[in-house]
Amino acid sequence: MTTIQFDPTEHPHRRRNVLNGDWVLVSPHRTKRPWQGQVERTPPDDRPAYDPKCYLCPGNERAGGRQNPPYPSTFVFDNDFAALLADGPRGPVGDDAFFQAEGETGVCRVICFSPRHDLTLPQMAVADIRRVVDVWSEQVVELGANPAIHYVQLFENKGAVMGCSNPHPHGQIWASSSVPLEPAKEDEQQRAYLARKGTPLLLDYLAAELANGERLVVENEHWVALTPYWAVWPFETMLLPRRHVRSVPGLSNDERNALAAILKRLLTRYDNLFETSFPYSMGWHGQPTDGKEHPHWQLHAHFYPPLLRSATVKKFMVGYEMLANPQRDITAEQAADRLRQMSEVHYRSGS
Ligand code: H2U
Ligand code: ZN
Repeated sequence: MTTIQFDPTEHPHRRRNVLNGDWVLVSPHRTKRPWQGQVERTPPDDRPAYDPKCYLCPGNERAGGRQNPPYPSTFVFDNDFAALLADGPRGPVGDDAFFQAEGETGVCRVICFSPRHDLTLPQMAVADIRRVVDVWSEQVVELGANPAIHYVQLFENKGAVMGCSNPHPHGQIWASSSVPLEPAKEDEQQRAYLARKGTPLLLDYLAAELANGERLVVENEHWVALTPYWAVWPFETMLLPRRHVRSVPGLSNDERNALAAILKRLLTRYDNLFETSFPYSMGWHGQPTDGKEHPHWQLHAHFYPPLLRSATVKKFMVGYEMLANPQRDITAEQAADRLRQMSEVHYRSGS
């Protein structure tokens, strides 16, 4: 037993992710050197409003040979190179002890957030972001109604460093016959918590974060964005509704408007942090669409941005993290503080 008083800003420690059961190693002593405040600028990303060579712009031909309509707001299409196919074997396809496999079926779609090639979500008008929220909802309803689809994963992969192939603002949907790994881990933890405490895990967690305040980033009447206690990525955030809502289609009209507004504010802060269009993978986690009751589920979005110190210095998940355990230096509290200091006026809005 140690007699040294634990100081979370000084002593290396492990934090438990209560949402998925994983752990993260935090090494706060390595950030004691003062922040230089230096921002390495990248050349401005000046894109045209319409790019004749972009496969997502209105009216253009896609790589698969299909043509996009001259869409005025959002546009959803079946991915021409889908990772999942609608027809095929499902469930166990072999019972060998060493060579286990399950057939997986599903649907993959692409959502164009805007006809404008030059915009990103934080640069869009709140009313246009609201349209994206409605598309997310419509897609979960439509795909989730298919009895062969048990999970609808909505996500956005943004920025070349994330492997995103096209800067045209877009997201994706992969809807599958099984519940994928990450939502399955969250399902298990949330289920166990409700059984133990009688209240949904993330509602109690949000109440604790609101009482503490250290990790809060932005709030409005219906939503809270925070850096989770167990964050792995340097500026990781989680976006939570204040009310118990199990999936996107459960959001009220007011909650959808408030969501569009807080997305713009959060993503503007992200862009302002290193004065760059902030890369990330984001996605929604809501209840499975397997036709069962999921009172333990609370809807939330995760934002996983890789940037660490500037527009060009990213965190690598290598070495110890691949072999042993994810690790971070800057604490979730320090990251929240940095994001709280950011302006909500986009750095490019005056240019
Ligand atoms: P990113 O979000 O990682 O850039 O991927 C874009 C998706 O768009 C990718 O899954 C699809 C790719 O298969 N796509 C089409 O469906 N049609 C095309 O013409 C090009 C890209
Ligand atoms: Zn385009």
